[in-house]
Amino acid sequence: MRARVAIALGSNLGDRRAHIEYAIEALSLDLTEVTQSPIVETLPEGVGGEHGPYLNAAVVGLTSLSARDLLDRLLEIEEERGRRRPYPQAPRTLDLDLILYGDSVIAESDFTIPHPRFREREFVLTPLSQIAPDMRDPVTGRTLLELQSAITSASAKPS
Ligand code: PH2
Ligand code: MG
Ligand code: MG
Repeated sequence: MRARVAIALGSNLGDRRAHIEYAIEALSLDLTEVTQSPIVETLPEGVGGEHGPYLNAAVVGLTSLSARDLLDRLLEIEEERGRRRPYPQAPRTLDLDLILYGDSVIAESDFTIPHPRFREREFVLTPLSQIAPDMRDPVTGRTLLELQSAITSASAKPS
């Protein structure tokens, strides 16, 4: 059984592009039918002033790894790029977040799928909805394109 998965990538420390490109290359070994979004620069959202601008991207593909094994693999790739966690939400060389794992809904103490905050995050939904607009959030039943439209219209200023 293979699952369709969505992964968000982010970097705001060091050679940001090299970290993201390394991760996409590494993920291509664990996934088949990989699609990647463009890499875009974004302003830091919801974090302290010590955060510089991010590069963000997204990848979707099929995997035969379990959700837990894929998560372990993501942490391993982060470590390969020197990820340190001196305090929660610290600037990072590489952040790989598992957003969707097929239709699975998982709530464990250290592991929540779908990712608990992805529905509000433009830096996740914009690249993901470009490459997988019809992929569905199993919790709300909404497609990625619907979720993306909801946040961009919510932030649009009335004229
Ligand atoms: N990641 C965060 C918090 N804020 N902002 C942007 N623009 N991009 C990110 O990847 C990001 C963020 C926590 O993981
Ligand atoms: Mg993150
Ligand atoms: Mg993370």
